[in-house]
Amino acid sequence: MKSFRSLLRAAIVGVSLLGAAASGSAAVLVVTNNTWQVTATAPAGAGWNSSASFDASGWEAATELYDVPGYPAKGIWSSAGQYSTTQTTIWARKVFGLATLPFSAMLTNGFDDDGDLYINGVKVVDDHNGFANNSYADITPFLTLGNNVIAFQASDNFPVWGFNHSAWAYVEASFANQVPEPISLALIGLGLAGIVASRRRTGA
Ligand SMILES: [Ca+2]
Ligand SMILES: [Ca+2]
Repeated sequence: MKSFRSLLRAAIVGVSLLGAAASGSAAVLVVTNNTWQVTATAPAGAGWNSSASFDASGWEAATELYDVPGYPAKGIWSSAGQYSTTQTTIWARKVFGLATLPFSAMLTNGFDDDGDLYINGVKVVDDHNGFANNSYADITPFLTLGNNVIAFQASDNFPVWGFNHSAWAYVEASFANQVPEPISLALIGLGLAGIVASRRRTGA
């Protein structure tokens, strides 16, 4: 029975992968986590929010700090972590590559409290309302083949509660012409063969 279960599991995995590839074709393109670079010192010179070759050697790796309840990304700046009690402004950036352009790329982000977010130097979030909130933007037109830069400056500017802040970003993209990966089809075939074989054995 163990082998039947494992084959059935393989079949389920295969079907799941097929479903994800065929229906969703949506993928997480970029999300705040510890692959980002952060600094609490104002960047010197241009390019921090637009250039993949910007010299960010003085920046730190973001500490992956905590789950933001109810949201799909990690907060890379939180009341409990990096620069939390020493700074009221941080800068963050990440370079990511694209081999093909998505037909849709949607950004969701949150700042506590305010900030500007850029895609390849284009400001797509301009949040200066003075309190914590989320923002949404269609960033599809601003992406390019090859290297892209997502970057933001975030500030905690509502000091009534002391140092309390967070910043996170999440981009989901959809690509055209996605087809099931060969491995998915192989798993489905393996799973179905296993089910048939098992039924033959058990007479079910
Ligand atoms: Ca705000
Ligand atoms: Ca705040």
